[in-house]
Amino acid sequence: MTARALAPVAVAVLTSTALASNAAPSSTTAPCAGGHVARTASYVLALSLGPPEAMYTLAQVKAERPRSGEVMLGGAMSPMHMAMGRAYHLELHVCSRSSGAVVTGAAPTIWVAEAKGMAKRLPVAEMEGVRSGRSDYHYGNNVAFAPGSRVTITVVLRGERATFHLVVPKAAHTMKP
Ligand SMILES: [Cu+2]
Repeated sequence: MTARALAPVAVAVLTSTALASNAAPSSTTAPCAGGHVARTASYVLALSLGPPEAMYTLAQVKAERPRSGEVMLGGAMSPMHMAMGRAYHLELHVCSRSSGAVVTGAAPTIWVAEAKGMAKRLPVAEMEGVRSGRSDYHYGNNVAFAPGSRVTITVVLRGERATFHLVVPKAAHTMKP
């Protein structure tokens, strides 16, 4: 999934640990400009919550040649279930602040907390759209959320932390072409 395909889905607010902004204009195609953007000392983090994605292994992509969905490059891909909900795809794009380059193999930890719940650690996979290439490389997973609920997502990457406050979208998203 490209950054362009992810419309802004929720309101990002300022936190003490990261500067967050609303989604960048849809005209941008930079890997870390879409969705909710936060900056740490070394990284630009762009978090999006979109429709669930079909996930494939590299072998499946070669054999089946899917036209959409994502290929798993590493990490853990197990669905995460919160209390109630609908499936979403949480993706975190990571770029270097200094160079703008996509950061691969970074193994961020991602914690997800619903309003009344404890934070749970999200199993994190590394993936990219089957036809998107390296610019779409991101971290995340499919995860179930209650539509309309408020969630706090905390990302820790090499000791740097960013916190995102989102409202889970209620409506179906625009699917990518
Ligand atoms: Cu993904």
